[in-house]
Amino acid sequence: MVLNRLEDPLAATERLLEIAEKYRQTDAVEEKAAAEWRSLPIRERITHALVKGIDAHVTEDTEELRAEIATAGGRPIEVIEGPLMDGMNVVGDLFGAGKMFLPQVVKSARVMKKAVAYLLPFIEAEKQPGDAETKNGTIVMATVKGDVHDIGKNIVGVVLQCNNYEVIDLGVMVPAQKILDAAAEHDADIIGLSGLITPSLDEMVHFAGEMQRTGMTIPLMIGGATTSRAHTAVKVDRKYDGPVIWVKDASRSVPTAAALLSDDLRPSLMADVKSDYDSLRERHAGKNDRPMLSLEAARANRTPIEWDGYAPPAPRSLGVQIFEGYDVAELRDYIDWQPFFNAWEMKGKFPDLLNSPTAGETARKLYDDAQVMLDTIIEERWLTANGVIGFFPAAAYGDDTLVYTDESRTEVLTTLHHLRQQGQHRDGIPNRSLADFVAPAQTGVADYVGGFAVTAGLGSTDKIMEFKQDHDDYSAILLESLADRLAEAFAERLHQRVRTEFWGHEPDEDLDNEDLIREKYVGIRPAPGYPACPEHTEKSTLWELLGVDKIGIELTESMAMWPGASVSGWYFSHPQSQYFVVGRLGRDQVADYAGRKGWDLSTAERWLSPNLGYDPED
Ligand code: B12
Repeated sequence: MVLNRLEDPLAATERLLEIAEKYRQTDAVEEKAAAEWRSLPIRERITHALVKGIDAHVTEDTEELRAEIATAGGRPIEVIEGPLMDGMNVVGDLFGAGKMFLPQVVKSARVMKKAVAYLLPFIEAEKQPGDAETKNGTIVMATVKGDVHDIGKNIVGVVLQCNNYEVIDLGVMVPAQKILDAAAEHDADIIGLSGLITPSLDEMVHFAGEMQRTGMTIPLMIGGATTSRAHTAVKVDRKYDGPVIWVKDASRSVPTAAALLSDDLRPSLMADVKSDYDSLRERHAGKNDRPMLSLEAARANRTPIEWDGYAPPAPRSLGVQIFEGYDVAELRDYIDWQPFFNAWEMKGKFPDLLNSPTAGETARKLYDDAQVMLDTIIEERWLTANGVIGFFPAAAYGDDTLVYTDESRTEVLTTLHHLRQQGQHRDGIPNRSLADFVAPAQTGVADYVGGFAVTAGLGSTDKIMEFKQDHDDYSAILLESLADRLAEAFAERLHQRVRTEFWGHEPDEDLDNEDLIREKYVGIRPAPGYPACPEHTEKSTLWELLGVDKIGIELTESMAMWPGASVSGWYFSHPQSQYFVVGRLGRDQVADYAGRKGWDLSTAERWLSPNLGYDPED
């Protein structure tokens, strides 16, 4: 009972049986309904299939209606303009009203796309000059240069297509010029940018500047996990005179695009956005007024760890260990399903979500589809999971960690650079740095540090491409979201094995998946980019130290990992090590960090820009 979140395991079993029973009943009801809808008139059948997201009969039904319309002297486009658009309008309205959930919308899109793909050759064959365009607008979308984030952009793309926008998706790692060229070539009405990691924020600012420089006026939509209303207001919007707007999620993308392209709605939308962004800019200007400690004072308030008498646990073996083709079946049991449902915009707590009166049915179907796909991923080896870990003798030196070549601790192999919290804390709350968790060199205590990198995304690109070519975005997004989950599960499982076997600092640990998700273990695995170590270039040190390239994970110029479903980070074993947020940094620390990294100040300010507690231009 891996998913048990209840105190009483029997209660959990009963709950799952209850859910299974509901499933059976739903199946029976559905089968009856299925038989009934197949006997509806053809137009209603198509609309029904679309609203319900059933793609089993889409080609035969589309052909039946096309032939019927042709016999009556009509045109193939009428299949789209009639029952397909009727269905899509229902889907769009229900989704907009929060009565339909994202997985259902993506399934409906699959029906639409398959029908349109079938009809396209007929439409092309009889196209007449002056045929009016029926689409709502053309949107060029891309994940910016250096970033590999895909899933959020793909979801937004599908939802927009469902609402009759033409989406030109340029994929990931797209340079600014390519986006500008595509916008010109397709006469785009809107450009949409996506990004997952903080270095992409600068690229978005750069892109907005390029739109201004080339005299564009069309709206720019900004989205992705790392973006925010505040950053869009303070940084991106200032670079471009045309409309710039941050979009929270897929559900907001449609009303936003619609308003941006409507002469009636745009003025009031942009007036609202302007006043919102103005007040965000004002608040941002005051953000740096909050008190901060000097670096010196922050260092004096480091995590109090008593090293005297502490014997750091020694890893069972030092150096690097590679795991190629790790057993995906084993990783499956370590999946944290909550972020999976978050990615599909299914709100609610897992596993209760499966039983929700409103979202339960959709959630169960999605979960079931995920299980079936996981079976196939494992059976047909769709994905290859590779990982690497390594342990090294180490000592803290100021806010750095020195990594030694061997136990003699005479030669420094490399240096890890950490940042320290500078916020003014309540009495007794330290100003933490990851450096605090490793024994300082001057204590003479022989300590260690570890590193890891894992991927579960090898092989996903081809399979996702296959699904997309088959107009099946549902399966493509499902596979992407499962690869991401497996990457996290791999990081979780390896860390567990590190604690119990490879480093072995917790040989007797006995935690279930729930405890692991709640981070009840001793030791941490902070990932460069996460709040305790927000500076991404430290990944290149990790790459050199572990030879990560050899297992097939590459770093882009923005320090994103390719394949996207990858995680990397450090291992710290000290029982007092914990996750924390570095937060805002003072000019003194940024200058100090630049010195330690061998950078000039502006390079440091660029890589640390989301954490700067001051304006470099002041
Ligand atoms: C799941 C997750 C992952 C997954 C993969 C995510 C993926 N493929 O997208 C895995 C486990 C692989 C992962 C890895 C990493 N992650 Co991560 N991850 C997350 C998490 C928890 C959720 C992101 C997500 O997938 N959301 C679901 C998708 C569907 O939502 P979305 O991308 O936001 O997209 C929606 C909207 O943003 C919007 N949208 C998106 N694009 C666009 C475009 C347009 C035009 C529009 C209109 C709208 C729009 O609509 C979408 C659908 O609703 C976030 C934290 C968070 N809560 O956001 C951190 C987060 C994004 N990760 C982060 C980091 C640092 C990393 C790593 C660098 C860590 C590491 N060292 O290993 C790596 C980088 C991976 C790589 N390949 O380089 C940071 C990024 C910030 C930063 N400091 O750079 C975050 C914010 C966590 C944090 N608080 O620090 N991560």
